[in-house]
Amino acid sequence: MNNKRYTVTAALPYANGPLHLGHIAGCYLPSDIYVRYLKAKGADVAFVCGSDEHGAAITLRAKKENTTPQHIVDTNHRIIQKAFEDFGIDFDIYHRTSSPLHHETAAQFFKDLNEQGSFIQETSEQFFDEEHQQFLADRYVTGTCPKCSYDNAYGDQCEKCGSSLSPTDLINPKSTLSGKTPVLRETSHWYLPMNQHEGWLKTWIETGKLDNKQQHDPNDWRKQVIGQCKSWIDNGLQPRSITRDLNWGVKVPVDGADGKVLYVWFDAPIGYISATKQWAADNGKNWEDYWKDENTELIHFIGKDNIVFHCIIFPIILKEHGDYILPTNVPANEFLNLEGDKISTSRNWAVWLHEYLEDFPGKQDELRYVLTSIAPETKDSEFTWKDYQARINNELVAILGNFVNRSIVLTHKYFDGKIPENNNQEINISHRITYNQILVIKKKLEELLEEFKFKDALIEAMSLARLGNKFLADAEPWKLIKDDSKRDEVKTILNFSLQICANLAIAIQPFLPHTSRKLIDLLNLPDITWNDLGNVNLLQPGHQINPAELLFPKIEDEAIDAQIAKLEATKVKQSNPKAKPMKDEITFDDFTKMDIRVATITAAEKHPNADKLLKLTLDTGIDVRTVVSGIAEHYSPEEVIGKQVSVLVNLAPRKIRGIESQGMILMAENNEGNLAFVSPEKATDNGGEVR
Ligand code: B3M
Ligand code: ZN
Repeated sequence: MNNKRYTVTAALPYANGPLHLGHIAGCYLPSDIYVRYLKAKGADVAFVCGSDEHGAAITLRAKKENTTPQHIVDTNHRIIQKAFEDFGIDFDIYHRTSSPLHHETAAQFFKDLNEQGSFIQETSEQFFDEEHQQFLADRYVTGTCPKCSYDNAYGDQCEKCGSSLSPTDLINPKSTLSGKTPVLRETSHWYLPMNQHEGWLKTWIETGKLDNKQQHDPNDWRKQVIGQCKSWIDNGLQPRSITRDLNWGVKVPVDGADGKVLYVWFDAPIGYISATKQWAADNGKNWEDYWKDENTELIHFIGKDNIVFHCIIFPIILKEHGDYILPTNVPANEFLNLEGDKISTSRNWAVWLHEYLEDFPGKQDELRYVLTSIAPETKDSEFTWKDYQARINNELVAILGNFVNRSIVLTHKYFDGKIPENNNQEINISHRITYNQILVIKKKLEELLEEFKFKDALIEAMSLARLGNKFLADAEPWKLIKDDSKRDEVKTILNFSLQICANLAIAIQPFLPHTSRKLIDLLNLPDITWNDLGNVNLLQPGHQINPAELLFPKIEDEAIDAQIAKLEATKVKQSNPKAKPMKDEITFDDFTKMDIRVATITAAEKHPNADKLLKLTLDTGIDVRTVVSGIAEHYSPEEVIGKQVSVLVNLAPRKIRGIESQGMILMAENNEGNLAFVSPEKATDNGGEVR
């Protein structure tokens, strides 16, 4: 691996708020571990990230706070960058997409593709807010997700089921500017005809082959990443609009495109390239080595909600450009939950990284340890403060810290802090087994790190501490020392323990860099590299080590109780803690606009193009109409015929997967996400008003 070159990217965090533990566990900590390992092995790596500063969410926040998008991104860019630095995520560059270099790079990229005919231009109907006289980009439209009925889905993505959507898919769309139902108006945009790329994409995702060359091994990719890409491709890729009617973002570099900017998910991944350009310029490197050389491995670290953008959209435009490499792996993590609930910035249900660093100064590695131990690598996982405390006290303090401390304290106590001789003649079988186990651990550790299995890799690194702890406990030098004739054996035991400590300093470095540094200082170790791992003669007899210092203080109950209380305080006291918080207040007038009637379902069938939808025929007392409803996972067509239901009849008709739906059936959702009809408690005339 030593002479290989890597470009490692971590998803650009939106600059519309601070970082929380979910962000760190999602992609920043795993990418940092991987890069630290690569660099320890001597590889040539560009580790790039930066603030994602465009997109509707930032302009929405600016409107809400009565400020400018630039002010929002400047403020959050600084907070995010400092939090990464303080926590020790060691990017080679942390750039930003509002920079002129990025605008130039993204605009040129678009221009190159547009001039070679990679896009199609289409005039389509787009939601328009009449009150604000503005077209609505995806995030400016919210509504009910047609796939899972989540009622606060965005126009581009449903945060609940992860589905990627277009605004016109939403049921009961609302403008986030005026709160009113938007109208559809014609506008022309550039589209990426993703459907034209299905063939090579399917081959690349399923076989790792690109232009008939084996570019990577698909078995090295995580199953959930392959799965999500395959379902996307098998569902049929649609042309995707890559420009927006917005005035904040990278201007579309074509005449006649005033008021239009690049879709944020077109420009943001190009942010990796502009960041690399800046870093290369600052460091006398050639950026093209990191993006256009077949010998470079491109690895994208992301969360699962970014898979389609990094495995389908971005590879399409890279390949279309013709001279870029494609990612050889995209190790996407699942989501981290917090104390039994999803992390939610809007509900402030989060542990903010900058607040953690204030409340637990100097405890970066403790958090790195816990978040790696519970990493959501293949399924969602859970952070709790009690688990945080237990893992630190029972593992870091009791095993790693204890082993190192005893080895150093005893060496000072018996041998004035000098490395004792390793009197080979006393090496007994347990030393020999222990030594061989170190080599086994090294091999396993490297395999796991190279397979992006950081949770298991950390366990492997910690097994070295467990090995040392056991070796010392079994050898009991504190007893042997009482017998002068055993003095030489005590020297051998402590020498060996300290050699294991030196190996630990190397093995934990990718995971716990601050602790590794402390341990190297305690041992007064000369420069060591990853290749020294497995060498049990790193410390020469007579070498002076420094006085012992605790690597990890215990985490006390009070500190944990304070954090739990802080979280609980953000919770509105609800009889059903899982119930979604109430939406913004509305007026009685707002309510009277809705016309809800009792209706009977007279016919029902599965939706021909969507598994989660039923096509229903309703007698509403005022007419007979078709409504498409996301209840196919909760009811069979036969079950619902004859049921009386409540229907919002004056909802603007909408095409849902090709079928026009005239209204919406009201459903009640329980904590587990199961749906039930909201029906009159006794038979009522069809057309009866609900009020
Ligand atoms: N800004 C982060 C997110 O979706 C998004 C990633 C961009 S990576 C090019 O949360
Ligand atoms: Zn959904």
